Amino acid sequence: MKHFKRTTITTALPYANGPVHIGHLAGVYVPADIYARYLRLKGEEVIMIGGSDEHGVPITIKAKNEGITPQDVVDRYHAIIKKSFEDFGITFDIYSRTTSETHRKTASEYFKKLYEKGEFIEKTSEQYYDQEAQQFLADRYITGTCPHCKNEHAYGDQCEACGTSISPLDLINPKSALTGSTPVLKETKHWYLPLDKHEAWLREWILNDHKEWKPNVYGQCKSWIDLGLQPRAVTRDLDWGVAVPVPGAEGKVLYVWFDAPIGYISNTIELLPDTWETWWKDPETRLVHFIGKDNIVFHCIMFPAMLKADGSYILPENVPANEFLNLEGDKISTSKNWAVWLHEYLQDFPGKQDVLRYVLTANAPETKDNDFTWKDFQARNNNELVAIFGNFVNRALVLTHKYFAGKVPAAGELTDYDRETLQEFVNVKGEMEKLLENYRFRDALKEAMNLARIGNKYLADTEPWKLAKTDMARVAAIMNFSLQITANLAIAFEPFLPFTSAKLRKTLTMPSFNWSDLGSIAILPNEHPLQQPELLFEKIEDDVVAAQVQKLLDTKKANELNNYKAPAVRETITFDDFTKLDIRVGTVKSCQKVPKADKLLEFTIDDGLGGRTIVSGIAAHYKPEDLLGKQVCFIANLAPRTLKGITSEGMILSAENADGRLAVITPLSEVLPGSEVK
Ligand code: B3M
Ligand code: ZN
Repeated sequence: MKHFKRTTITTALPYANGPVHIGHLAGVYVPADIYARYLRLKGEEVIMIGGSDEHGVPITIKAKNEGITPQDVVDRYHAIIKKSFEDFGITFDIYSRTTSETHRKTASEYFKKLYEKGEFIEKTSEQYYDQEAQQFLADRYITGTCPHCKNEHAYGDQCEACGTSISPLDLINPKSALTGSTPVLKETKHWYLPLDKHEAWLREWILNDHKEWKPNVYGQCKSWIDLGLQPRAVTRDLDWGVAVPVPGAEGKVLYVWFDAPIGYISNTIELLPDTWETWWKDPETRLVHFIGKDNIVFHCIMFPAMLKADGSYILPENVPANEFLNLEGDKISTSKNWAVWLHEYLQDFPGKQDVLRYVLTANAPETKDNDFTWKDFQARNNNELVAIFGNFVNRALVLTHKYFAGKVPAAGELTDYDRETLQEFVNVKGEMEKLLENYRFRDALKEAMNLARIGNKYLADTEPWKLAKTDMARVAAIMNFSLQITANLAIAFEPFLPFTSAKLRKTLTMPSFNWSDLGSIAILPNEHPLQQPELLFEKIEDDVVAAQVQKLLDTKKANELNNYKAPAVRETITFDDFTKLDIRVGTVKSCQKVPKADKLLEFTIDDGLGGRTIVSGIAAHYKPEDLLGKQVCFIANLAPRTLKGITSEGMILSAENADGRLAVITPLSEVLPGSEVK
């Protein structure tokens, strides 16, 4: 592996149009933070750059919907996002924003340099223009009918019903989302980065020189490149963003995907105004981009092409993009509120940052999409953090306080069993390094957890509490060994569970704290004083988890309500048509399941005329006893039909809910059986 002097870690800049959720944390920020903490712990030079992405159309749409300015939107969410990251211990060296003056200047100059070097091509094309609003329409601002699936609410860039990406010109019956008017086509000039001209070196650089990139990243790059790269517009007609700094570009801004990655550079400049170039231009710097899979093309193709076009920058050494984390089986969605928001998690689970960091790393979507479930969250907390890690550390500390007044007792001669145990973790440092340096954080975490498992087993097998009466020297040796493992845990877990590691170090009053000590059983000196142990983790009960699941069910319900569109009204009928229907109220005298038919219930209805039998397909919605004695409405003059050998004389009326649930119709006050409904 190539040796680097220092590492520049960038993390995708989240859009400041909503708070951040577990998907953000799992996909980008926790892995980046693990990597940064690990390198720092090894004494390497590292910076970790973050910030909010505050431009782009979604932010202007959000502002418009809420009747506030885009600046108001980004001010609100930048503050929330920044706080969430701080709360979760994500150790950015800087977390800034793309509306900063430094960024505006940097992005503007970046464009200008490329423009002056002749790195862009200019093209005029026809784009939709809203004459009422007097502005060009971003793709997201145009809605219409999807040419593929005929969904009437498709956007100019994508149809969410069938998932196809489309161009606004493909939309049938396009409408402006600003005014509802039909947009017209109008000519406009834009600047394009000719990716086709960069294709040859990109192919060589990625497909040949970076075969070690994660298969999901490499594969996506390969299919883009094999398809043939096209020039990509880097400017937009929009009034929110960094103004295009060249003549003839009034009313145009840099495309958000041109300006956002430059944000990494601007934020480094803001952090290190004098030395930033070392972190971006010295070939001995390792540049690593942590992102989610939807950002791969921008970080592996477009941004490198921008860096190359400038000519003075290094290229990323790796782009360890993750796949997506789903939530309880469904895709996380900010607009549908289908997410576990970090700030809400902390309200519900104060102080439990590390539990979430643990679960999200143990189940990280490193190679494929994964699912977060509250049940898994609870199980990992209770069965792994509490039962293994917490339990071992607590026993080691409590026993030392009990037998040795809270001081590290003298180490003894290692027994064969001790040696066997030691053998199981002497290589932990090397193993973890290999995994961490290859961005395999879940497996690295498993190694760390394995250390706790080894400790737990060691105490269970050696049973020092049984030896306390007979062999205090051996008890001392066992406790020393256990405490050394505890010190190892404090080191190994620092990148993953920093709050827990800090607690543990405090309790151990740990003299040194070096990655190089990992695997050693001589970290804590004899007689070294320990503090009273604090519980590292606590059990999460069923009702707590049930409440979280209920919260999600409520969200689902609210979404259904918001999205429900009543079906269109049918063809008009005359009053005579209506009077042909004889609708009556009857009282349910008996009700039972129809054998061998899951859906059917057989009713005897008192209809005031001696009674009748009706078979109704509502068994999935009601149990027979739910309806017994109730009044229902039914069609009395429907031609009889035979269902499963039973003659049904009429039909019981129900309302059908959006999700298909049926609700039987009943009169508001009781009436005599056989009363007409009119
Ligand atoms: N804001 C997209 C995203 O949040 C975008 C990342 C920019 S990284 C330069 O998925
Ligand atoms: Zn469609």
